[in-house]
Amino acid sequence: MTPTAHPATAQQLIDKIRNKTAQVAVVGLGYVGLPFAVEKAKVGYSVMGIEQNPLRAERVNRGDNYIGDVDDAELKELTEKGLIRAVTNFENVKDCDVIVVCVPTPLTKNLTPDLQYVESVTREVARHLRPGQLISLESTTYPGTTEEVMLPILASSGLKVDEDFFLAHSPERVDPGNQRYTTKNTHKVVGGVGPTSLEVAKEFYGQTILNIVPVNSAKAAELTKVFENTFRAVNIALVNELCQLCDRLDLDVWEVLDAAFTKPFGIMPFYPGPGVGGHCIPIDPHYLEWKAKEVNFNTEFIALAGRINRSMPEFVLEKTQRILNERGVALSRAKIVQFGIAYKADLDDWRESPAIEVFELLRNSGADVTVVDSWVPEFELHRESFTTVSDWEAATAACDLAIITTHHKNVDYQRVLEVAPVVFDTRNALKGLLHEKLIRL
Ligand code: SAJ
Repeated sequence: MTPTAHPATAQQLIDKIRNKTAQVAVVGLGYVGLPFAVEKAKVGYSVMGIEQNPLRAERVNRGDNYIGDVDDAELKELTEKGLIRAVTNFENVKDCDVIVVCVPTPLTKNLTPDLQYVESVTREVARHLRPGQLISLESTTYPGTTEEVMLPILASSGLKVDEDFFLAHSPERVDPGNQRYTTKNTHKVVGGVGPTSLEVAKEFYGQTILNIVPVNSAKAAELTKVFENTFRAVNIALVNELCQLCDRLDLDVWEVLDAAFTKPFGIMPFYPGPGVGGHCIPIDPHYLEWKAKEVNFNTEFIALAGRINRSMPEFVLEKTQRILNERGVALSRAKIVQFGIAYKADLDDWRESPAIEVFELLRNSGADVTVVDSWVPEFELHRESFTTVSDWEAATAACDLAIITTHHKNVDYQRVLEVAPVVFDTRNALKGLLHEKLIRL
């Protein structure tokens, strides 16, 4: 099939993408940006990371990896070959043909979108914008951000979108710590602000990602991703609600769920826990909730799921108090050893971690809490720094209760059960075991 002729500016960019002479900028070298930069450099693109944190930029330039999903040796080699370099400003962004934006999209305190990073990056890019550039936003956000927030800023340069420059949204789909699905083999949704932008973006992403899923607009691409995370938040909330009901019915929610998930069709596994952490699931659905209000629509499931998931730390506190009471120990004077502070197993990220909320609730109730987490040597709570311990046997033997809030694989939970007077397992780390000292969420 003869390739469709594109306007000259687009064709020149497509040719550069195809022969890998296109210069790529990745703005934000975090858990999304750095793996992406490595994938592009590995196939021969010259990649410039623009990272506001000078310590991170310096580490990248030394080939010193700080992202679990990136291979240390690969980064070192690509840095030494000069295929990846990091800067902290936008001075040379005009030399780049493709600019991929992977900056955080957090929430404000009242659960509304905080686009300050997207906006400030877009203003910097607009200052240096020239014909022949593709800008692609990967950050998870509400439908309309690319067209309604980024485009006006970029258009203020006087250049025309889909003619002079090209604009797309291609949401990141990174599952931190997932060894099976990586940047390269995870289907990538791509939506353009205009048909030519879509074509250019498809060419770019198609060079390193096996499966591209084009959609008809940037908005559709944005909504696709927010739906994916809403799907998870709602299903996690469903099993968290079931967990609280099973507690009242004196039924084992883990047994019920394991039985339900034997159904070979029409269901998929989700499990209760002490709450929902990370920078995606507790946050992204509220971007959609906020946007829906603009068209006078209430996304009931998102609001309900948020309430239920956010209620889990309190439920864990209340059940901890019950367990201690049954043993004649007041929570206010209890010695507790808490296993796991990261937001999910086998990674070092403690942002938005529900385990930290549980830690705070226990401490505020007067308990003396020792945290065990070899993935997280220290963490912060309200700007106070706390260190975790790794040698936990003595403290566990002397405590009133051990609680498991993140089930890292590198802990011998059988040993915890032997040593502790009672174990409250909120992650089913001791799956399938029945013991009078073992209580599950
Ligand atoms: N959690 C539960 N029960 C579950 C699943 C998760 O309590 O059944 C908790 C986890 O412990 C964690 C939180 O929810 O605290 C989020 O876990 P997660 O694995 O769903 O979320 P992330 O932020 O690590 O990664 C997710 C991706 N996860 C998967 O698809 C498995 C995906 O939704 C996104 O690509 C990614 O967020 C993102 O960056 O948006």
